[in-house]
Amino acid sequence: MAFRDILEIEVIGGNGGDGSMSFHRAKYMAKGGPDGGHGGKGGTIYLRAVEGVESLERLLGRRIFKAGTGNGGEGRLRNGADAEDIIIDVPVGTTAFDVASGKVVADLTTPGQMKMVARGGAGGRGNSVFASSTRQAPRFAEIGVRGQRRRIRLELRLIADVGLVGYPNAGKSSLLAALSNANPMIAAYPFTTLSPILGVVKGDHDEVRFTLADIPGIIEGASEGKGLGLEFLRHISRTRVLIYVLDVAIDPVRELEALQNELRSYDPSLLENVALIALNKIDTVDSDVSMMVEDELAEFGLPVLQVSAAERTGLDELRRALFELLPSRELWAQTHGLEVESDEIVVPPLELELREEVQKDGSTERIWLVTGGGFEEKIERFARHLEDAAEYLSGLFKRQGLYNALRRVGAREGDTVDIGGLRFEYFDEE
Ligand SMILES: Nc1nc2c(ncn2[C@@H]2O[C@H](COP(=O)(O)OP(=O)(O)OP(=O)(O)O)[C@@H](O)[C@H]2O)c(=O)[nH]1
Ligand SMILES: [Mg+2]
Repeated sequence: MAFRDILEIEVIGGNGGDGSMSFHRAKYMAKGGPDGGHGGKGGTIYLRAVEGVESLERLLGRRIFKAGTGNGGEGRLRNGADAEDIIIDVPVGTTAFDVASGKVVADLTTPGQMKMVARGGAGGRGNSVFASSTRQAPRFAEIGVRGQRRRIRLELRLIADVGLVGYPNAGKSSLLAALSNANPMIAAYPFTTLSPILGVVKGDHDEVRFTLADIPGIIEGASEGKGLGLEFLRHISRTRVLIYVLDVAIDPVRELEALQNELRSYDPSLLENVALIALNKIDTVDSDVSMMVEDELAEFGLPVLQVSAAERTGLDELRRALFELLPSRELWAQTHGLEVESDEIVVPPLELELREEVQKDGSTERIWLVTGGGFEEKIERFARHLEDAAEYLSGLFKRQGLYNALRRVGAREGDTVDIGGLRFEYFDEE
């Protein structure tokens, strides 16, 4: 089974149901009051982190997730039902990005954590709410708000505390097997490991433990796609400690230089991680050779631990060194900030622009084009009964400060206000 760790999906929140425009009808009553109910909410789409789903494979069959529309309101003040939300289960460690903005939409690190990825639209209000002493029979109702629609890229990162990096065949999987509960495949040929594997390493006290990730081997040129490429580095991009695994018998200094070059070209911040060197396979050389190699590696300024995964030597020291080096998660997070999308609905700022239009009779009409401030969206919601709603809307906009804003920039009695094509006259009442 292929290990899917990156996937694009489309998420479409449901539209809100329309509010109803209705009037009460009863025997012997000529004219009843407005009794249109509200539309229901459109369905919202969430991601939920679950344990035990190792890859995004499961989602492969479905690329588009669309929530339902809220039901429309009806007469006799009956409100439409809300549509059901959709919950998409993804593995713990999934990060969701908005494809268009590149921002992080959701970063799911703990089981059960949920995050909205596409907002369902609010239902429209029925005409009953727009009744007032001066407007007893409102012939308009709101239509539902459109659901949010976007493409989302899901990336799975194994959430490991420590990551093993090294050339193929260096003994990474052997170290994972020797240090943890994991059972990776080990073989005497390169690229045995094809997808990342996690293991849990226990400390001397059972309650302290960390996770260790084994990833496929990296070779020179991996950043240009050689070998298995560098895709897998995503899985160690959040580890707090890196272990460079080097085969003592195969030019470790050159290998480490090459490894660091490849890591740097993938993500320079990887080199700022706490790291140590596991000089492996010391059983294959004389001890003076491994001492000499250790001296040569001093130039990298990293702790060097001599180990043999095969003979299980130096493993306790390695384990202890790892426990000592692990920085706290908080400290780590501070140095690896990601730009996260805010949950708030952002209203674009209000802009007022004056246009002068010459009329047929030679006079000029002053027109104020209004954009932003949330006014266009309001109008959209009455698209179906715009003429009937115009008076209500102009009153609403006045209360929301639009007229004051216009006055401040020099609007005069008799000017025209144009919001998304809806025009009305400006009255300066003060
Ligand atoms: N003599 C000796 N052999 C070792 C030692 N550690 C690993 N090996 C052998 O080296 C070979 C490669 O080991 P793996 O653990 O599969 O290496 P890897 O780094 O995971 O390799 P890839 O998954 O291909 O990147 C296997 O034949 C292991 O048995 C060691 O300490 N001493
Ligand atoms: Mg391996």
